[in-house]
Amino acid sequence: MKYSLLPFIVLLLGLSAFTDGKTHIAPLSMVTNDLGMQFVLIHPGTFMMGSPEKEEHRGEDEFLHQVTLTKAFYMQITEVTQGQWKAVMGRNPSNSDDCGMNCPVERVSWLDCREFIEKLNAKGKERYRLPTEAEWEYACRAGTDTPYYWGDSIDCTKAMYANNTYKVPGTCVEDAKKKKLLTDSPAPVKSFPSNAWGIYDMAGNVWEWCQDWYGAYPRGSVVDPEGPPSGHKRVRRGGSFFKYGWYCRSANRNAAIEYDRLRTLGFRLIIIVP
Ligand SMILES: [Ca+2]
Ligand SMILES: [Ca+2]
Repeated sequence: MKYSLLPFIVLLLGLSAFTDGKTHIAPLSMVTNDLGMQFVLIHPGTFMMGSPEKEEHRGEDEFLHQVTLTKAFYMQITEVTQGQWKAVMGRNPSNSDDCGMNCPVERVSWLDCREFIEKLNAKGKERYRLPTEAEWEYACRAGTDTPYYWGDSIDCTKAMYANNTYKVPGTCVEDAKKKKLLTDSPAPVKSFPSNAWGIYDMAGNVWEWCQDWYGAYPRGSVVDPEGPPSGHKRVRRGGSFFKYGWYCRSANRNAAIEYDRLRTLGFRLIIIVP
C-alpha cells in the first residue's frame, strides 16, 4: 500500500476528542491512488436519509428515516473519468468521447463497474467498491438537509443538468455555452462547485451507480444499511446533464437494470478504511 491508512485513523480518533459528537466534521485527509483518483475521508455519523413530505418533486420512495454509518470511508471526489476507465480497461465506451479524458465515463453497466473494481482490487493495494446508497446520500448531503446540497433551489451555476437542446424547456444550455462546455454532453469533472465536504458533481453531470439493489426503505432507524438482499434493478443517484434539475435532489432515487449501459450513467468509487 502506497499510503498507510493508520495515520488517518489516529487523526480521526484524535479529532473526535475535539468535537461535540456532531456529524458535520469537515474531513481533513485525502488520498490519491496510482491512477490519480482523489478520495476524501468521510467520518462516521448519523443523518436523515430521504426527504420530508413537503419537499417539491419528492418521490414516494424517499421515506425519511435515520441512518447511522459506523465506519469511516474514502469517497472519490469526482466521478470516474474516461481516462481512468481507459487506463484500467484499455478502451473508452463513452458516448461523449469528444468531451475528453477528464469527463465522466458513461455507457458502463453496473456489471462493467464490478469488473473495473475487481481489476483495481487485484492490484492488492487499496480495497475499492461502489458506495452503498446510504453512503452516497450521506456524502452527497455533507451535513445538509435541504433538497440540494447548496440549498433549496435548482440553479444552472451549481450543477450540470438540463444541458439538452432537444427535450427540456428552460434548459441550462446557454449556461453551458457561456462556460465553453459542450451541449448535449456531460462536462469535465469539477466544472461546478463542490459540496461542503469537497466532493464534486454529486448533483448532475452523470448518474452514479450504487452498490445496492433498489427497494423500499426500512420504516425505522438503521445502522450501516446495504439495501435489500435481492432485487430487479440497481440504484443510481444524482441526476445527469440530460434532464431536469429536480432529478439532482440529494434524496432522489432511481434505478436501472445491472447490464444497462446508458450515456447518462457512470459511477464513483469508495476506498474501504480497514
Ligand atoms: Ca454525478
Ligand atoms: Ca425518483
